[in-house]
Amino acid sequence: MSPDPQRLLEGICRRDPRAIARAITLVEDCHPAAEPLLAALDEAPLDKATTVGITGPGGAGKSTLTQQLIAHWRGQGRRIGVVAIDPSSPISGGALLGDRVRMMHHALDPQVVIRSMATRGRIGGLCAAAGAAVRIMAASGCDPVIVETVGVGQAEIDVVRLTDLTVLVLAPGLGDDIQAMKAGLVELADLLVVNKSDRPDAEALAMEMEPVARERNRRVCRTCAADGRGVPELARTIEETHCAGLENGLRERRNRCRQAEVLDWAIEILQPRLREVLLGLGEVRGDPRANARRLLESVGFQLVQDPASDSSSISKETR
Ligand SMILES: Nc1nc2c(ncn2[C@@H]2O[C@H](COP(=O)(O)OP(=O)(O)O)[C@@H](O)[C@H]2O)c(=O)[nH]1
Ligand SMILES: [Mg+2]
Repeated sequence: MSPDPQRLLEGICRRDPRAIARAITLVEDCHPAAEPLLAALDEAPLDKATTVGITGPGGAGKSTLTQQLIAHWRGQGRRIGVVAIDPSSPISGGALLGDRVRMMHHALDPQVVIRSMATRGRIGGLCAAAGAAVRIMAASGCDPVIVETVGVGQAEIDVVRLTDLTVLVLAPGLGDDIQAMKAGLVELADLLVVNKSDRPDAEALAMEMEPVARERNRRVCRTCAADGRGVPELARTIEETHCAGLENGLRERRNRCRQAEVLDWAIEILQPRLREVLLGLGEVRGDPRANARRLLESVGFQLVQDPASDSSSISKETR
């Protein structure tokens, strides 16, 4: 039986965990009922929920820190949502299990909504589903909603872009990996965290990050997720950075992210249809780009050739 979107929405607003889980699954599965549900969600006032992306290399302490932030915000009586992005690789099953165990003592708390999502190599689809999960959690009264990534690949970067604010977690002793990633990631981050401040080499890393952060008008927080030191300060800095962001173009950025989400969905919706038509064509010969144009035209796109740039633009969808 097809689920009734209106009833699901009521369940979400009533904070019914089963309705929340069901709704997210519908979106992940691209179920037809997901569309009216998401449209109805758009009517709900969601802008008040702060959404926080937590990213950084594996082992930096993101999950431990997320758990500490949950505990901190729960202490203030807030309801928290967590979307944990897991890699779909079977090799990382251990890490995923570890995260589940770490979040376990919040698992029985009805005011903490946790959902894991696999990347499955589908960046667009993942972003679309993660963005929807964030909105569903926000509609169920979660504020903040945290999106935690497993590592720092492109999928994760795209996902944290969905959030209002991105926290980059680094830690000493992670080797050359983070050296290589740091530059690009710092650009993306609104806030830097040097975790494992109990380690003697943490301060050197923090000092190294300070000028980089200052140059971009970013702050560096020092935390020890293992015992919670620095967590209240981090939570406060997250809230302050969010407030500053609201005055500083956050709404425009949000809108750009919504546009990116629309594009992700368009691709997600189009891909199976295109694949189906393509398979029907049998053997493909000649220029792949020309074939791609023919494929798009065969499903109803009218492509206009732009002679100046030799690029195709879609003028109108006729179907
Ligand atoms: N010494 C120390 N270890 C930490 C700290 N935070 C996390 N860890 C440990 O670092 C490892 C990786 O932590 P985890 O939260 O799974 O990192 P993630 O991969 O970024 O999610 C675990 O063994 C944690 O117990 C910290 O502040 N100090
Ligand atoms: Mg983790």
